[in-house]
Parts: sequence; structure tokens; C-alpha cells
Amino acid sequence: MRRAHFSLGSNLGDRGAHLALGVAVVSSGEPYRLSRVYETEPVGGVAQDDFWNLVMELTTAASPEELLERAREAEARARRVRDQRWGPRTLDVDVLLVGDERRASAGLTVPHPRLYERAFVLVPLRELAPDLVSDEQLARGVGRVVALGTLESLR
Ligand code: PH2
Ligand code: MG
Ligand code: MG
Repeated sequence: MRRAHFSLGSNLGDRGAHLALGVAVVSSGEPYRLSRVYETEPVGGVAQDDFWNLVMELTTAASPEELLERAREAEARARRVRDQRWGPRTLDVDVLLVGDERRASAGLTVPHPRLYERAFVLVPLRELAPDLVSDEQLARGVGRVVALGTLESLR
């Protein structure tokens, strides 16, 4: 068993419902912890509504490929349409880290290549796993983020 971390985000429709669906599909019955939900300014240049983002920590025996498959399944179940890169989406699930695994392949790179650039990932990741994000890394994250509360409290 090892820790795996995921970033979940939504800025279309019922954001809380989409995040909850993502958590259920990714956990697949394995134990997990969630950061609070953050309202976050869109990063990446496309004008769109604010996101709700959270980070999920899963204790898992699954392979990175299986975790990526769960992430894609969750997006499909939220009826995500892939039209515009970095555009609005019902649900985005990114694999951030899988234990100490380091790999770069067409489908899956861990650690996630943009993990250390974005406050909407760094702030909730550090909330859950302070050992994984240093003060310096946290300070370099871009984008405004505001904690809203637990996912449960928002639904
Ligand atoms: N996801 C992106 C691009 N920009 N901005 C915020 N605030 N939250 C996201 O989840 C996000 C983004 C690409 O996946
Ligand atoms: Mg993403
Ligand atoms: Mg993605």
C-alpha cells in the first residue's frame, strides 16, 4: 500500500456534485482523505468561471495505470467534453503523485509536470501532506485560492 495524490477540479454545472462523483470513482472503495474545497481563479489564460479544487489522498494497492484509468472513468461519468485545452470542464481529475514513482510516458507523467506551478494544487496538497510541499514551493504557486470548507459541508 502507498499514498497516491489526485487533483480534482470543476467549473461547470454543480461543482460540488462533480467533485463528489470524482472522489467516489477514484477511491473505488479504498481509504482516502480530502483537503478542503478551494475556490480558485482559472490558471492558463482561458477566460472562464472560477473552479472548485480539492486534493485527494488515496491509500492504494493500485498501479499508476489503474489510477489513471479511474481518473478517466470519473471524467467520463461527469460527461466531460474535451473541446478546449485548459477550458471549462465539469470534472478534471489529474494524478499528481503515486508514492515515490517517477515516470514520463505518453499517457501519464508522475510527479505531474505542473504540480509545483499552481497554487490550486499546492495549497490543498500541503494541507493534506505537509511533508510533500516546502515553504519555497508553496510561495512559487500562482493563482488566487480561497478555502470554502469541506466538500461535505458544501453539499
Ligand atoms: N485546471 C486546468 C487549467 N486551469 N485553473 C484552476 N483554477 N483550476 C484548475 O483545476 C485548472 C485551472 C487544466 O486542467
Ligand atoms: Mg488539470
Ligand atoms: Mg486533466
